[in-house]
Amino acid sequence: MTQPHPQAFPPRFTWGVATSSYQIEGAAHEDGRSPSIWDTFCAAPGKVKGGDNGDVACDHYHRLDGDLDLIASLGVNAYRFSVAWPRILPGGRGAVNRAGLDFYSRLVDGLLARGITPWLTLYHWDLPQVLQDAGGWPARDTALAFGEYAAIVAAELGDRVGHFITINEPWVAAYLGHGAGVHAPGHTDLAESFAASHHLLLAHGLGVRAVRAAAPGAQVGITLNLAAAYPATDREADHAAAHRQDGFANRWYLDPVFGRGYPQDTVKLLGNASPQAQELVRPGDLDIIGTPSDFLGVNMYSRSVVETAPGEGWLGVRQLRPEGSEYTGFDWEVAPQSLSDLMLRLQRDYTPRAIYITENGATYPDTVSEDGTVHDEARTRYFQQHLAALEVALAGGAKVSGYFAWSLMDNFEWAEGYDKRFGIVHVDFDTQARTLKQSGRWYRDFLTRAQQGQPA
Ligand code: GBH
Repeated sequence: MTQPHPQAFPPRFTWGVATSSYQIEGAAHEDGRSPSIWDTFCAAPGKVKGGDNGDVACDHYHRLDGDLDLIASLGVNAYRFSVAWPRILPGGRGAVNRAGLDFYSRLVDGLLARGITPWLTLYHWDLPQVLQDAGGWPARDTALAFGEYAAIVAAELGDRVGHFITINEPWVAAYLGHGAGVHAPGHTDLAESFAASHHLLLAHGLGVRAVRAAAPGAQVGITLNLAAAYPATDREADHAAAHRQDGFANRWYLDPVFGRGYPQDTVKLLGNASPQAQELVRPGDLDIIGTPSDFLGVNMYSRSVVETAPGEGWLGVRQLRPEGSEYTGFDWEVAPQSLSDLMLRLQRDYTPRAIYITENGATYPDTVSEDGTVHDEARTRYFQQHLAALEVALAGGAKVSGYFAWSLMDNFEWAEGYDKRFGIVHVDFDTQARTLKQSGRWYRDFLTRAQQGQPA
């Protein structure tokens, strides 16, 4: 069994756990929060498994102090959370809702009091419904509204928050939300999904600039979901398919964020659906999107293995499910080596100032045993394998500066509702009891060893 070595990680490495607002907060209709696109999506029949929604979730909004103690008990030195835009600006733009800001202000103070560095994500998918009604991400104005929102949050919290993530996973928000229709707002239009992707990227660039202006000392970056793409066979056609997949899932976001504009091979494949063809890319946009940032955040769960499939969609690619691999409860392949490959490739091709793994984790059907313990050996092994792979990447020269486990606790898993658990802490959604899982114990012990002898 591959075990990571705690001493292999540099001193001052960032060790954290991550969550997002809609997935844990609950209190969806309190203290002036307006509905987000996820409230609407959950209310539409047949969209979310079991008809679940985030009205209560982990009730984190009402359990802040206990949850802060829980985070501290893990021995992490960082906590990644997201701010709910509709709590701060119930109208999407304009008047600020003090009560919403106060909640995050208390959260930040509570983290700092416990010696934990706050990592604030500005957008983790809960767009105010009023902005959806005005066109949502396919409309350019939404990016401008995001810039205003980013400026407000940075001005209010930037005195205490030193790390900002603009957008979480633009591929998911754009494609799963507007192309595949499995996430809010549930649309299925390829051209629209690429309009959304352009405006999400534009929002990122405007966000970087807004944060820099309001909180000059802060570090700011974007979080992308990336999955290394491999050809199913050594045939040249499969290699080409893997390159196309990489263009769609990875380079489409990496290239513009690193100031290179959109990858031309993908633009060509997209034809009329590309933002260029739709005339959405205005002069100056690519400069804004390419504003240098301080770090690249990467959410990594799996890899993709593809073969060529001419005529199958615009991409001409078929995803395979390699035999003999292990799979998580989501049927995502456990592919730790792809994490090393991905980190080394990012270092080689993009030379980011720093890389942070802002999410990594797995879902399995956990059960609480009679004695109240949760034996999630598979999840523990997943973390061990991925941290060992990260160690290999570090040894190979990838500048990875931190790692956040997804997730602090079981929570609202989007279209899967509460059925899929990702926590290192178990949540009983009837009683809201939190129980540290075996994986959480392992992570805590590992971090203790990794941080031994370091100043708190
Ligand atoms: C993250 O997204 C989210 O940021 C987080 O909120 C969420 O709870 C967590 O993951 C767990 O789901 O469909 O087999 O091709 C993950 C984004 C995008 C990961 C698509 C896997 C493809 C797998 N994901 N992806 S597959």
